[in-house]
Amino acid sequence: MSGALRALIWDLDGTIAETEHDGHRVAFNLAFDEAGLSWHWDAVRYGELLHVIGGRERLLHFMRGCAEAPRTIAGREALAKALHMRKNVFYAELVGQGRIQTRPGVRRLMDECGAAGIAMAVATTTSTSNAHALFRSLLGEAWHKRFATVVCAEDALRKKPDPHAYQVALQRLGVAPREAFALEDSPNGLHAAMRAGLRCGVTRSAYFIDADFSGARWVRDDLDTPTPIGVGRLRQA
Ligand code: XBP
Ligand code: MG
Repeated sequence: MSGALRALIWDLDGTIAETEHDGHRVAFNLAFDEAGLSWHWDAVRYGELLHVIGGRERLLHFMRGCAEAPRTIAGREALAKALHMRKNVFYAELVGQGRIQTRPGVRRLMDECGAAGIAMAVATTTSTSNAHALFRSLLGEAWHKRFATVVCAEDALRKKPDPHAYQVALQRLGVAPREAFALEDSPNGLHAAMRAGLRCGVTRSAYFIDADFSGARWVRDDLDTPTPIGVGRLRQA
C-alpha cells in the first residue's frame, strides 16, 4: 500500500476537536432554556444520546420518551427543527468565543499533508453552519484553503454509519477508496468509512473511550500519543 496515499478524509466532531461536551451539548441546553423547556442534557445523558447521529434526529429520539414533548409527530418535528436551528446559533457563538480547540496532533498532521501534497477532505454529519463556524475559529478565515472539499449533513443526507458522506468526499476528491485514509473517533464513523471501502484510523474521543473499534487500522487516544502519527504511518496502514 506504500505510496498509494492521495487523500486524507477527516471526520469533524470528536476527531478534529472535542466539540460535543462543551459545544453541542451546552448549545442544546441553551436552546432548551430559551424555549422555556425544563430539559437539560447532562454529560451522561448526552453520552447516551450521542449514539443517535445528527442533532435534529437526536432531539426527535429524545422527545419520543418525553412527557413534555408535543403529542403529534408533526408537532415534535416542528419543535425539533426550531430547537436545532437555535442550537446551531448558540453553537456558533460558543466556538466563536474560542471555547473549543483542535485535538493534539491535528494541526501538525494537516501541515504535513499539505507539505506532502496529500489532498484533505472532511466528511461530517454535522450541519454546514457548524462546520464553517468551527473551522473559522480553529484555523482562521482562510481555513477552506486547506481542504479540497468539506462534506456536511446537507451534502450527504444519509448520515453515518451510512457511507454516503465518505462516498461523496471520494467522488469530489476524484480518488479511489484504496488511495485514501479516513480518521474517525466513533464506532458509527468507523463503520461509515469502512463501508465506503476506506482504511480508517481512530483517535477515540471522550464519549467513545470504551467503544468497540474492530476493523480500524489502529486505535489511539490522539494523533500525538504515544508517538506522532505522520504521513508515513498513514501510507503503511
Ligand atoms: C457528529 C454528529 C453531529 C453533532 C451535532 O458528526 O453526530 O450530529 O453531534 O451536529 P461527526 P448537528 O462526528 O460526523 O462530525 O446538530 O449539526 O447534527
Ligand atoms: Mg465524530
